[in-house]
Amino acid sequence: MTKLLLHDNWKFRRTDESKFYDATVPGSVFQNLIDNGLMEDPYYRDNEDKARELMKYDYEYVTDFTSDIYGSSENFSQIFLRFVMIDTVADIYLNDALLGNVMNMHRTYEFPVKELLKEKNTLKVVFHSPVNYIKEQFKKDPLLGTEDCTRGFPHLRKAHYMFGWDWGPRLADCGLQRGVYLDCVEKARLSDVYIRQYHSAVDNPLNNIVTLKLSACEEIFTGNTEEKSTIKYTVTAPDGTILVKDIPLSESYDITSPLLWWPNGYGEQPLYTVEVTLSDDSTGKVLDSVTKRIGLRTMEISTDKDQYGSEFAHKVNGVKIFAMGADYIPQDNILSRVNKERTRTLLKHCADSHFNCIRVWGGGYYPEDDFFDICDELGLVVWQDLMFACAVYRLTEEFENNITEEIIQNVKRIRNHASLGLWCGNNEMELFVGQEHWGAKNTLKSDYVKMYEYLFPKLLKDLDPETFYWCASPSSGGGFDDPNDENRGDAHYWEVWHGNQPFTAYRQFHFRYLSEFGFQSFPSLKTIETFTKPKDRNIFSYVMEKHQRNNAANGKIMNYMSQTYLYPESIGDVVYYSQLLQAEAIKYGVEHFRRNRGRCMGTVYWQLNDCWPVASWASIDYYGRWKALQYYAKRFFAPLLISCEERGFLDQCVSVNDEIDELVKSIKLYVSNETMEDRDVIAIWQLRDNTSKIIRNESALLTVEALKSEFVCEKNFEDIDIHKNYVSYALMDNDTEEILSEGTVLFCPPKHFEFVDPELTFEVNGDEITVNSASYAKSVEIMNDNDDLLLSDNYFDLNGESKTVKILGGKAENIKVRSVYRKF
Ligand code: BMA
Repeated sequence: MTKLLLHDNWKFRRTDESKFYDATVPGSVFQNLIDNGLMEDPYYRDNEDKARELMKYDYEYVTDFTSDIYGSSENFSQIFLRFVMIDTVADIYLNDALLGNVMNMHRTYEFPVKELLKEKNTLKVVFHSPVNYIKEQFKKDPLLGTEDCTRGFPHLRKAHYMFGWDWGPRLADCGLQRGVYLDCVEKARLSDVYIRQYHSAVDNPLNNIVTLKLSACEEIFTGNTEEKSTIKYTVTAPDGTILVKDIPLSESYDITSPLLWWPNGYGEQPLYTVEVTLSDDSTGKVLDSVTKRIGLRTMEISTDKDQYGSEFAHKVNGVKIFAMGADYIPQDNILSRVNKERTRTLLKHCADSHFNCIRVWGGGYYPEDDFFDICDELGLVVWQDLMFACAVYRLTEEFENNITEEIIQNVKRIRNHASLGLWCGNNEMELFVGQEHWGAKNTLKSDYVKMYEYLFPKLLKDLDPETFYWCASPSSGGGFDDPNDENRGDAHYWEVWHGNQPFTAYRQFHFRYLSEFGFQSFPSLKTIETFTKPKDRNIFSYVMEKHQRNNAANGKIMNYMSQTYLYPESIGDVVYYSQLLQAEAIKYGVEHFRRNRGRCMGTVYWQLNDCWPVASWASIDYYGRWKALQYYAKRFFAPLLISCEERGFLDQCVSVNDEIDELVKSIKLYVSNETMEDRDVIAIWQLRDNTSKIIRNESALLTVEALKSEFVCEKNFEDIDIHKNYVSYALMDNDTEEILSEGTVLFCPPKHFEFVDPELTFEVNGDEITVNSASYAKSVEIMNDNDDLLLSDNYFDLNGESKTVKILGGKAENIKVRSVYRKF
């Protein structure tokens, strides 16, 4: 098959204007308007509002191409015009003939055009305003959903976040987002390849044999029944050795001594290549070929019953892993700004921070193949939502046909990936539809059940029987049966943050798998500067509030800040403290749940990234800057973790004026081992005063079993002064004496601790920075003027000593260090 890109010579215009401008394809209307100076960057200040007006118009895209780009059509049995992610409400014309009206950006559309092609051709695509479309549909049928999104959004199969979310702007861009091709077919083509693998003994690698069984779809376009073709395949090992060449599709193939694919942290990610070819029997010519990379693994979700209820755990190659990751949202509102390198950088940050999992949330779009390729390479297990979120949908026949085709296409595209961990029906709809939110009653409620508990599981059983299907997130298994149950399924826990509960509130729960919990913060000042003028740089300003999409959020941040830190003196302080709050909140959660490994088997925090510069729950901001949380994540997701459950002011008091008979001041230490080996380690802890002088120093040698969490010890400190004493703790490898994990805890909020000036200094040596402290320094931040440093560690505590970190990105120029200590 010959594939020809139709990406040249495009022009576009607003349909109510006559002038055409140059257009980039693939690309979007917003990007093309910006490139032609017709629109300002919509992320700057409140430009979003002006950009929104521009999306109330229709846009026409036109290109001309000649027959010499595809040769003579006689050479081909059929020619398809193919659109990948055509976004969204569009009419397509070739040489003035209407090919179709499309309206689902999640689908790929193709049209047979052989008979229509001429020597000179004109391709025209008219995009209708998505905002006008949903407005009209809403008038006819007022389907509701989250209020952060423009009314009517459930009517259109367009990534919902594009119409706004509680972290995203209302910028419903459109266009030829991913590509336009001519697929010229000679006689026949391969339309689908599905590779299944069967392990004879996955838990016994020496005896394991993996049998590959392939199926492929051949579409024949020649009327001549005499002409025959054959499908064969070749398997190549990860090191490039060809294991078997050109065997018939119907034959299975046994891989002996298979190299297994593991999630990040549990082993390697070897990838085998399977190339499938379709050839003409009479000439031997290869007519079409498809190449897939696969990882050899079994991938399940265990929902076995136990003493608490039913567990929920990824089981890879027979091993139950503790999922550590975050929720992924689309990386941009202007999709042409997303590319493979940007996605790789983001996902690499995840793997470098010990993530083994990532949840693709249902309000975006099904990620490109690149995304899954990178997850395969990095060992990130993908929890893949189907693209339905926080809304009600009406299951008309037309809607059903549309989403069925959408799911078939995407499942077929994604199902061979090693990283695919599970399919999930939707985001938060069982929970809210069950509570009859968004007017979800009667038919709408029963349409919910039909879609997620009948239609989709049936489709998936047929298309991808190997991958676990879960009807919603959160869910306890469906039927509106207490979807957020603590003891079954996955849960979303938002009482810390939305419910204003203290960070210690996580400790009251033992969720089986937490797929969402989060806390907001402001992005770096450098990121704020990209969308503000100096006069805007106050978090309550008009522009800053335009870049804060959760109404109550600034109040919440300031409320938690008032409980924890001294009053901020500058916007820089607000950013720093807000990031520390966010990092501490999630740390409280993750460490508690890792201590309860077995009962809990996953912490996926909300959210990894941003789609524009904004205050949000993200741990990495729009420009790729790590907030404090990302550094914390690297530490609290460490394969070997020492964590400290302290008791003090935070879990027993609300105010300094509370009358408390006896404040419990204690620590409990735990070690969590998320590796596949038993480890001999030394847990060390010290009680110190505010100068960091050691008052008590103890340690314990222990063996922590593989994939287990161990309780180490409990200590009570009746006589300490909570404003002057703190505890430091560390975990050391018994053989190498390497410090594997460490931290400190206070027994009062940092604002009430009597810090002594740590007199922070630093030196830069090649690609290393050493920070020195004279006394206890909490939450040490190292930053340069551009805030473009990526360090091996940051936002750490120092006990009057030095620490050296590696520079992984950015320049070590104009560096500043600070801690929460404040000089008066
Ligand atoms: C969750 C998500 C998102 C939302 C987030 C923060 O429940 O599913 O819809 O952005 O909370 O409120």
